[in-house]
Amino acid sequence: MGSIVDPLYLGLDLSTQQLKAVVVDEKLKILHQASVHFDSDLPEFRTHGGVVLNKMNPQVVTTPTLLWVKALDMLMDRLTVSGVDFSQIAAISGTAQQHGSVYWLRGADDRLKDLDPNQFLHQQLGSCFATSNSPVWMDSSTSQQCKKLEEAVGGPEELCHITGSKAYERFTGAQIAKIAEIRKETYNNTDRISLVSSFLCSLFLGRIAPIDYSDGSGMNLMDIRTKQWDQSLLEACATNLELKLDGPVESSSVLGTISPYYVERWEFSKDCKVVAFTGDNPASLIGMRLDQGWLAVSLGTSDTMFLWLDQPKLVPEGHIFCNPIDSEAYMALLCFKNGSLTREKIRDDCTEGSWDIFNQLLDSTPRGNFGNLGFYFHTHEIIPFTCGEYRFNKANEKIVKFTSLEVEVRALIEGQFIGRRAHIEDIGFKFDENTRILATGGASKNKSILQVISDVFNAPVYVQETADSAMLGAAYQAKYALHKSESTYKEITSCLPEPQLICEPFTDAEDIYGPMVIRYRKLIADIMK
Ligand code: ADP
Ligand code: XUL
Repeated sequence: MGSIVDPLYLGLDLSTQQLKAVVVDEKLKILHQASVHFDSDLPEFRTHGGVVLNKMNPQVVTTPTLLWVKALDMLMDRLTVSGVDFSQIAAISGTAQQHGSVYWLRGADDRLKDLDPNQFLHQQLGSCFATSNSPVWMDSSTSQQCKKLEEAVGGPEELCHITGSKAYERFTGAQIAKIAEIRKETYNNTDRISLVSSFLCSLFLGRIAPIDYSDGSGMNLMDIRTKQWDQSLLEACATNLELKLDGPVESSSVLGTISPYYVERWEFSKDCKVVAFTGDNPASLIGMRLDQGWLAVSLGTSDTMFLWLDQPKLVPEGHIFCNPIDSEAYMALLCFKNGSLTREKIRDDCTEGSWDIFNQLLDSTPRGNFGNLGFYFHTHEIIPFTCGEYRFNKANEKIVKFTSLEVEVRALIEGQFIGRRAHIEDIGFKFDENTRILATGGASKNKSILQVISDVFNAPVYVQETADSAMLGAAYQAKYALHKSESTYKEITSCLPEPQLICEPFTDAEDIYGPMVIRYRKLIADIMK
């Protein structure tokens, strides 16, 4: 095998609905991209939006673990077809949906070390998992376990102080506690537990990879200041948990060289390094090169908002994660479950599936929507913790239907972002004349939606060249991890173009939306009663 003369970097993103990959060169220019869409490319797993809802209890949401493995087999084939020269890949990093967990059986680590290059991964890893389905971030079935975790440290505020978040149903600690409690044998048969990110990393590393600080902050188990597991939380969660987790590592750690499986099967260089994988929101922060003063709005399956913080702060209705680039710094995050899939549902109801018609309807209605306002929580929302559809007319009377499709479409988009603004203000974010919004994720291609965001937040909205900031963040992290002793992250990414301005708010925006944020708070408080 020749040596690496023209270094390339591979970034992967295992998101809710798909597995994507990008290859960039030394200047971070995109050379190749490939993706595998779970519902359409792997129909045998019968997922919808990448997940399986439990028929008896729709709060239980999982994805078959082997689907992710098979998706990687397909992705490698697609990258080969697109002409990637794997022998020149100097480093790999990756990212994945946060909070989900994978349960490895005893012996799985040995299997990973000894993979047969003549076979697909899914043919060899089928018997490695203690649960065939992995709980994912959309699961909200663990309220009981959440209570226990909070009680173990003296209440929600204390848990929030230690781990950066009060207990959340989707966070991995409560998910593990539920399995340990109701499926004791499964838990006892589990040798190691990975997050989705460290699971994907393990497939490249050829052994079970450690969890990184940033994604580890989404478990309600790690002390975000010391970056160690909190012993009382581990104990409250399940017995012998520390042995199953291994210690967390810095997000930009080089973990080792690539597994011989890839050297023999795909002709990777044996010198190719594997860098820790992290969560999709932290990776987006890397890919967006988010600086102070920017607010990131990610419009993927979930909608998230996040920002860089130098110091952790107490945000009871949000999350503080360790920063994936600077291990002294932090990031604040809010997550809304009813993002793109909710927009897709209303698009399908109102337009038979066309974003163009959806946008025409949205653009044909005035800012403020004649006083109509709607909230659509088709799956159980995280903030506010509720579900259902709510439509109000300008007299704040609850109504069943709006008078037209265009009012419905605007009610959805305005309602979503008025809520996002109220909740980010609640965690102390102040919008002022310096605020700039950087949008990313699948729906950030939609200028009509971005215009509503710009008006509701009364701030300009920018985008970057490509909307896949998490996947790109992983590729940039791969390069940064190799060079961090001689260059800063800013220096490494200085060759990238600046974000582009897409929309600015109309002058009447604040007069319209300021009062609507107040109205939102009142209506939601009534709904929550
Ligand atoms: P994830 O990384 O969570 O899988 P993406 O960031 O790739 O998600 O975003 C996927 C979503 O983007 C889809 O569910 C789709 O609804 C949304 N999307 C794609 N194109 C548009 C568009 N033109 N307008 C609005 N939403 C869009
Ligand atoms: C963040 C969250 C989601 C997932 C899926 O807390 O739950 O954004 O990471 O993207």
